[in-house]
Amino acid sequence: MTQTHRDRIEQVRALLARHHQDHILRFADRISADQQRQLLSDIESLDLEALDALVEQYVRQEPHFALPDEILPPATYPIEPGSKLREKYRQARRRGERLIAEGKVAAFVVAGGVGTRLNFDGPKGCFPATPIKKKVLFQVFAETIRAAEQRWGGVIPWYVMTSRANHEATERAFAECDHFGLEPSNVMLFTQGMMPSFDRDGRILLAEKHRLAMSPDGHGGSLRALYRSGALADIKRRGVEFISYWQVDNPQVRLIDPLFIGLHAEDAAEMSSKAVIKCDPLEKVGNFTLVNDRVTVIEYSDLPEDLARKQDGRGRYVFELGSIAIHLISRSFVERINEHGFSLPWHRADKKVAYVDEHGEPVQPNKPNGVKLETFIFDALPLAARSIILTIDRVEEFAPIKNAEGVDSAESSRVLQIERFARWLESAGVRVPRKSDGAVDAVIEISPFFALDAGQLQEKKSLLPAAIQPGQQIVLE
Ligand code: UD2
Repeated sequence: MTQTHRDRIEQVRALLARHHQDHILRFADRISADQQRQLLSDIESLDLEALDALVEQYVRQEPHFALPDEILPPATYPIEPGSKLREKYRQARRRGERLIAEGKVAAFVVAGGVGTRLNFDGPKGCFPATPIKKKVLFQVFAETIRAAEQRWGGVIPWYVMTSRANHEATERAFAECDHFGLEPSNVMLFTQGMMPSFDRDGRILLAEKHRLAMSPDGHGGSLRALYRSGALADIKRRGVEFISYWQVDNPQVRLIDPLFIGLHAEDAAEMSSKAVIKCDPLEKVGNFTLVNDRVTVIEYSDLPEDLARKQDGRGRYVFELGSIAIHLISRSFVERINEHGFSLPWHRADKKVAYVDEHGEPVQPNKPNGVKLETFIFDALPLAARSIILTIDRVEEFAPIKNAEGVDSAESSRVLQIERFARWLESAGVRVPRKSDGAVDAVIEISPFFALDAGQLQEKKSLLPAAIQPGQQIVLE
């Protein structure tokens, strides 16, 4: 070890001691110079002052959610416009199409999560998702972007947020698949921030003798990562004004939606959301509410059951709108919040975190032993001066793949994808076989290049069969 290197470690040790974290240098004298460099670089990525406050507030004590005094239901644009809104929807759709054609819209997927629930080895975006062709999620999104460019004109740059855990693998996947047919200069991958994991006393855990246990800082970190990575500067350079945000786990997302873009622009909103009507008042999704006149998402675990079950005079649940993590975000909003001391509240999650103990032995805990901290994208909504919500049909736009089986699994997503394609075909007059319980009795896949929605499919009536046979597999591409 060189003198300067040793000095550096001793300096860092003194600094860490002031923050009660010097145990992370416990093995520093017994590891190689390369490993020391790695450890120092992990440590230098920490904002120790800020961590002290977070440890006090979120780790050493269980944070308590303060329920706002007044929680109201927010206004929403309905799935089908009534007579009063029909003209507004028409205009908004036209404006959205114009904005796409003028290159004012970018696509942005968050794909930094580690996806432990899916049991899939690799970036989640590489998970085979479609019913017949087994296209991976990234391919579905890339084809949708290309199809949208072909349909409305303009270039739609695509920003993909990864994390340290999957960045290289994601880059490799894009390179090996020729950027899924997109122009490489219009695709930008960048990583999000990381947060250390703590034990319950607030001490940072070591994943290895020379590495801190770190995990992605939550999808809320995407707003900062856009800024810090230079992606936002690229967005600005291209003259893009609106960023269409979605999660990598949802192959059904209508990721370029002229109506949503147009309504957001017409209403001069800063950050907007799509919502579904929850299938159960206690469904495990965030709830859209209005707090202090701002659209605010309250997690299902924080909304008291009596409020979740509260009904209006017509028997509708007052808080019926669930968040599906699809947003439209104005570039100027992301700039503004980053330039003015951006911060989002942190959320604590108690998780099993593998670590090395004080003897340097690796430990694989079988129950939660550590605390991870994350920020959530929807916590930025109350920072927006204006925010609209568009309610959408769940089957049309939400079929997430999160779990290895059961709810929100590859299988449930496949069923929903087929159901959506069946509905599109039926709307174009094609007879689709259904079983007695209503389930589609065929396997259907429609490529984004063939149709992006039911409307576009109807324009291709002459290419469609009159009927699909029971049990048939059909791909339209
Ligand atoms: C989220 C929402 C839930 C609902 C649901 C819809 C929260 C807390 N809950 O639940 O209300 O909208 O999605 O599908 O958000 N990700 C990153 N970096 C991170 C963490 C996550 O990129 O640091 C990405 C991840 O790759 C995935 C997405 O964010 O695409 C969702 O994350 P999640 O699986 O933690 O959220 P989930 O499913 O619990």
